[in-house]
Amino acid sequence: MTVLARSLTGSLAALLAAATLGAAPPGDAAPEAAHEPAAHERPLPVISPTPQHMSRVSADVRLGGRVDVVVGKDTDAAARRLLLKTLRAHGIRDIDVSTRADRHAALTVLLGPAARADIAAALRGTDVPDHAEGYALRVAGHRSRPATVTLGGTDATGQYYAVQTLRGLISKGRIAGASVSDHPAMPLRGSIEGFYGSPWTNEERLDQMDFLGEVKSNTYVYAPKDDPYHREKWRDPYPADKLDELGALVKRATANHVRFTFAVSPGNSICYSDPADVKALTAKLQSLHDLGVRSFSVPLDDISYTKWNCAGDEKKFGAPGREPAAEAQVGLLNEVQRDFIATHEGTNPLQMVPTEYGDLTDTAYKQRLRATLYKNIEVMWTGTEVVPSEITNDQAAKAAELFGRKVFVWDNYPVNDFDKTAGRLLLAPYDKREAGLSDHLSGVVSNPMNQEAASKLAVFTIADFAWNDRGYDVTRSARQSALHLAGGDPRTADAVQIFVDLNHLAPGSTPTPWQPQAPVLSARLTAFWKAYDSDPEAALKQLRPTVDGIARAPQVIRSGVPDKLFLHDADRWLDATALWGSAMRHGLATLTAVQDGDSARAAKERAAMDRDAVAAGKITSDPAETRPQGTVKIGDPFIGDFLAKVRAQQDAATEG
Ligand code: LTM
Repeated sequence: MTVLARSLTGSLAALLAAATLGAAPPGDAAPEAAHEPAAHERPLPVISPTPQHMSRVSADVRLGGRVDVVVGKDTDAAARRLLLKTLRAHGIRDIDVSTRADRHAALTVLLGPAARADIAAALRGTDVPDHAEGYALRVAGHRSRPATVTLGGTDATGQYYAVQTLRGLISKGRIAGASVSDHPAMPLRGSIEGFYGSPWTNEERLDQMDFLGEVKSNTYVYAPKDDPYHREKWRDPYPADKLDELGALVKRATANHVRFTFAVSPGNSICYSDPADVKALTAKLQSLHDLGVRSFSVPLDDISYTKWNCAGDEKKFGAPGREPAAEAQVGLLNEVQRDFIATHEGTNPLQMVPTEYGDLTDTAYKQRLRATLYKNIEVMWTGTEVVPSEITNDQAAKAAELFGRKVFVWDNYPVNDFDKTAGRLLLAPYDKREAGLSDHLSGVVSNPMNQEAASKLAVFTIADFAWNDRGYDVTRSARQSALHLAGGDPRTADAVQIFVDLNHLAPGSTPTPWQPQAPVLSARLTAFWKAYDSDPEAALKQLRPTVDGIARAPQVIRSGVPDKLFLHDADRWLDATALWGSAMRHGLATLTAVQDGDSARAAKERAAMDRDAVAAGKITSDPAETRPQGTVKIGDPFIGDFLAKVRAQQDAATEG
């Protein structure tokens, strides 16, 4: 014991002992109960997004009744709020917040810039990354000393992310004894509400801001195609009630260290040569700046650049064409950057979406853009197709070359606003984006579904990739995403993963979906029919838990997922899953009856199976939510094929 600890009173010493759990690192480890691994051997919790570096450096620290929090004038307000909220959520009622550490406190949490003297001293041994939004975190839980948790950011956002990581390290009243040195691989990460069809509600957007903060994503781009004030009526100011809503969103975004990025899309009607139009555009941006917005975008996607909207443009730029279009666009964008962005201190560089956003062909348009667009303007790119099957390092390097800068990926996943997605929720984890993309990209944002909360399953994994593309593991990320939705409950997460498997298909620009449908179920059904010929009883026994899992998943999800918005988004797909699952159960019962030679029971089960299948096939997506409306698809075509084969077996038995 150190001198300090020996001088403590008995009750404080007891508190201290309670503050640390198990043994310190090798060397001074205390004996552990035989059934429990030693503290330094216990695995650390999985943190998402995956940190760049994390290791165990100490025993876990037990959260007692009291925590001393040491802040300074440079402590980020949002990080501090989140820390206090986290401690309270874990039952700490006695929280003392001050600017100096009390040497006798059982547990002290230091929060602020990593360079603050006390934080720098306490972080010894943990590297502070030399990166924007980076942080270092160290948990020191020695039996012989009061415990300290140190959270140091390279900037304010880094402090906030340190607290987010701390949240992941706390479980069952203990803080895992970790050292974390972490930073994002890509500067821009998050989502772009850039789809066609019903825009998100404000409730959904507020939810998205909180979610993006949790997954360490710093960007939300407001670009809903069907908000008239974003595109069609871009010149018109927002009415007061809409401005109020946007103001509330901006506040929530800022509280989560998310840059609310306001986008205005004038391309369908702008007259580039008319100063009044340029003025209308900057007036619109100014109205959002007044609400606190500090990031702006001018998307020029999905417009015709082979026609002008006014005679003045023909006069100024000549006959319509790719190069004159680029000249006109660059003139506008450079002016906005120079006369609006650069004159508003603290505003981030302008973002834009080129009209040629989804290919790698060098054209007069791209040549003009790369030669004349200010280098600090962010250029978005969707990959080699609008909905790409993959994004490789070679492709991204080429895109960077063509646009003369690292590109900012607008990834059209899990968006469901195009025909091939009719009736679908797209829930598969992010995949087929190559490790190393952070060398060529300034960021990745997801274009999500009309269903905000259901999109979070995929966006979670996209955030993971954008934070640490080289450390990304699709299986781990998928599990973490399911657990996140399940509020940490493994059984609910299992049901969520079954549901994800049944909604795994992601159509792309090519005929073959870039994410396959139901990879788990389809493999099990293939194995089932293979085994059924030789040993039907064993095959039926083996498939039963899978079918039961599908049939039960909706109920488990409905009772276990705390996210009400998700349950609303998924409602029709959960109903369909329950019916398809029940149909499959009756299918298994039909086959069992066939094997038993009980034709009456087989016919009864088959009829029940068909009833459920017909009912499932009648469920459609909500026309008020998604634009291409259709029959809700679940595990297709595999469930339908399975039922068809069951019918064939029963027919054969009847005929035989
Ligand atoms: O992808 C871009 C840049 N623009 C549009 C999106 O608004 C739309 O959501 C997706 C998917 O349909 N395709 C686009 O071309």
